[in-house]
Amino acid sequence: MSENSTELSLEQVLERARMRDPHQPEFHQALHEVLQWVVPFAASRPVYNHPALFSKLTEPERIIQFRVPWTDDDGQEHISRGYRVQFSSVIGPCKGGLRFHPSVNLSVLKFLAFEQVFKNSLTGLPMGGAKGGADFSPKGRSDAEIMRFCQSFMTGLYNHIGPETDIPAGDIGVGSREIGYLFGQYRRITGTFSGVLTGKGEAFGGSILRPEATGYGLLYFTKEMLDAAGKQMDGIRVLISGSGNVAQFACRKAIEMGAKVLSMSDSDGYIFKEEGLTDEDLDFIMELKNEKRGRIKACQEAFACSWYEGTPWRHGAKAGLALPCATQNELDADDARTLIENGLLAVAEGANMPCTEKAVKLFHKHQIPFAPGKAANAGGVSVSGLEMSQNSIRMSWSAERVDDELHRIMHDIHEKCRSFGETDGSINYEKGAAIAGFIKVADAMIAQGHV
Ligand code: NDP
Ligand code: 2IT
Repeated sequence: MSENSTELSLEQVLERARMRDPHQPEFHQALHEVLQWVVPFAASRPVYNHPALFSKLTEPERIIQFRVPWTDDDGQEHISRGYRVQFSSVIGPCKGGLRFHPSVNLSVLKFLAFEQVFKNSLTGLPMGGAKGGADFSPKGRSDAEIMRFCQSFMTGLYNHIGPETDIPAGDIGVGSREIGYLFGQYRRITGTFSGVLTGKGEAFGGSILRPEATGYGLLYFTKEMLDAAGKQMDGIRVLISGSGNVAQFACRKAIEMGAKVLSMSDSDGYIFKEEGLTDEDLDFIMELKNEKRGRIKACQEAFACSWYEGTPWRHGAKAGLALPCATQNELDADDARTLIENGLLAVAEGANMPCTEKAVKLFHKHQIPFAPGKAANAGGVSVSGLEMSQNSIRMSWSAERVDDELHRIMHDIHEKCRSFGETDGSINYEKGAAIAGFIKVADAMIAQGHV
């Protein structure tokens, strides 16, 4: 598409992105997922019907890439690659997580940052979108190695972030331990104590309920979806993937709401318990994952469950709800078919883009309510936004207040999805979330001129 083309077309917007960066499949996938709904909407409204608006929307404001030197416990020197993709600051300072995983590259981070722009817009809070991280694998690394890595990473990044410019947080491989080390190094280098990161410990400016927020918010949203479809949460059988931050608190809240959680997983395989995981089982899993940093397979020896290789989707279990909470593209078309054959009622993404495009197509075809991550997992960044507010006014809010706000935000996001995605009584959440997220960002872009 020429920069000055006057006709807005989905294929041209996507083709331009593919030509510019041919080796970024995850980014192209995320563009298609959002723009398939947004472009037809924009094309029918003169105010948004401008190819140049989409050129701006799909091009990050700034990308920082830096070398991260670190030394392991044996004295061996390593070089990792660190990044921050600052996609858009048009509705607020850049905001989004940091991921430490060997699969991290620019394509993955651009997809995540692009999604974050729409997600953050949907929250109603003044936050732009960003994502960062490193191709470093924390697996099997000692505490001391993780600390040295985090310190080196922050030394490379500190100059590009700040409480008014860009506020990172956690994501895969980055939890409260890593945020603590990153914050310590930022404070040391800059000599400032500020809200430059979210997900901090409560002792130094972290918001109560931030660890729980993504998983809890996912269940609040899921409850809204089931209500809207006239279905019950109580007694529903749930498949969850992952066993990290999002999966753990999704499981906790699902149990509290009366659901039966049949599975959790890690990258080696999954556990399955026909009677449903108990709070005690989950306590074991949380200690295993957060303190001992062990593998989910160890659950077999601790409580009555089975362990299998692969993901829970193809187990063939009767289940009404699928909550993928591990990583991108972990649930494909074959998985979707198996789930549909086994009584699937709804899918809500705890992870970012865990369902492939073909899987999502099948959900739409079978009229199964499907909530994309940008809506369903927005609770995490929402409470990050609340942490920023608390840091600005140097106050800490109660758990009750934060939980009330989280409930309200998830409800509002559900209503936005309904407003822009409802036809003939059923809600296309993917469409509603994309269009509602787009409008605020596009209006701000237009109002601020060609910058
Ligand atoms: P964690 O690092 O705490 O947990 C990640 C979980 O996913 C682990 O169980 C991990 O298993 C599994 N996993 C990671 N990569 C793969 C892979 N390639 N294949 C199979 N399993 C994998 O991360 P989070 O729980 O924080 O994040 C999970 C998802 O939720 C991500 O998509 C993230 O972007 C998204 N998210 C996170 C938010 C947050 O606040 N943390 C907010 C919104 C979305 P293993 O240990 O074996 O690697
Ligand atoms: O994907 C996400 O929304 C996150 N990893 C949380 C981002 C944040 O800034 O809290």
